[in-house]
Amino acid sequence: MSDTLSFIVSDMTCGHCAKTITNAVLAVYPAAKVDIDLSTKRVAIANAGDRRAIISVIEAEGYSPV
Ligand SMILES: [Cu+2]
Repeated sequence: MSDTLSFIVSDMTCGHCAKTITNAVLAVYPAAKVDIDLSTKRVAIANAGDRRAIISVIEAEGYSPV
């Protein structure tokens, strides 16, 4: 469970988006480590679920991770 998964979320545009995504992931995976780089729109998540499940969590907030 320590693999880091990387996503590009091109519609994540500001700190509010980053916080929304972080909180959504932490709500489902409290032990996750979420690293966000707004300038590259990169979201790195460690210690959480599989890629597909995390994408679903982020999509549920209205964002489009790839
Ligand atoms: Cu925003």
